[in-house]
Amino acid sequence: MKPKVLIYSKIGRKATAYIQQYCETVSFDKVDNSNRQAFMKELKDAAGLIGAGLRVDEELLQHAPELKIVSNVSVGYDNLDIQALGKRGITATNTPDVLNETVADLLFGMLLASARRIPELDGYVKEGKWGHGDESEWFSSDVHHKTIGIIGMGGIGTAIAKRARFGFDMEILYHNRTRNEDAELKYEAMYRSLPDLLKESDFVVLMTPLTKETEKLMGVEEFKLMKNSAFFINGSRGKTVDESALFKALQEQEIKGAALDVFEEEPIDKKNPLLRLPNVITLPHVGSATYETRLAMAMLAAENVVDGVLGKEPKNSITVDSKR
Ligand code: 8YV
Repeated sequence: MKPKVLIYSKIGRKATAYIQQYCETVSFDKVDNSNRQAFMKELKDAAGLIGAGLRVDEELLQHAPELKIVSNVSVGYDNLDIQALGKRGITATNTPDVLNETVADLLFGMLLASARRIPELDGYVKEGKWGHGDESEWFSSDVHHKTIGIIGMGGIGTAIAKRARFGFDMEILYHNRTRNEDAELKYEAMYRSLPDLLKESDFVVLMTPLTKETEKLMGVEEFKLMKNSAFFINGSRGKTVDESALFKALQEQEIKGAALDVFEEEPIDKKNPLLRLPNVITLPHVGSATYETRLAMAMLAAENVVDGVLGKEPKNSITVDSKR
């Protein structure tokens, strides 16, 4: 009998077909209160679990006695309790690298969109305001030759640095758990302490994974350190930011603007006060969401889950001290 893989979010036909060459599959488009019971029933004899975003912790694992592998279709794995998985000898995998360039493209787009006020000015034209009022109302901020500060210089951070250096002649500062010599050599990135990076940067880009250490990394004090003319771009996880502190910093113009792809609560509540600010650009967590990259992520995650259930070492195993 083939081992069973439980698919808990949409991974596409190609990735599903790949898994089906080796395994039985049961698929759920998403798991919520309406189908949680049915999902838990299927989990009982599943050897592999694949999808994006499900909280996998001790409580869930108690219902998964046969589980050998949890394959995340994402690079971030803050949804997984790695200690709990490790204790049970269950492998966890993610999808690093294949999304770096795509996420960097979007983050740079967000940076340009805030600095040059692209969505706001698009609205201006469409509302028929062009030709009325003073042209200086449209003025925005330069990007080229400015200083970008990247917090979290992993694969995505490095891809952002490449764009900043070669596309926009920017000065690059970074803050990371460990030094990134590659980025220092190739893109002339300079290491800074977090406070120094915040003080010196015109654009602060947050790309760090969510861990206990990075939870609410950006709070009242941190936003105060930023220049009044600076922009904040978040492509990591919403919980790395104290959202009420960000709201205050934007409202009181301690910083000039922000572009956010991630939020404390997703989907964001439409009453969230951040949505009322004109100097905020919001996106629905789409950093990696292109046809090409989501396919590459799904295929990599499918290979990982198949390797895991067949007892081979998957390509992207996560260990407790994996560098992210
Ligand atoms: C999506 C991401 O969250 O890879 C990550 O960590 O944030 C994104 O790619 C993920 O793929 C869920 O759809």
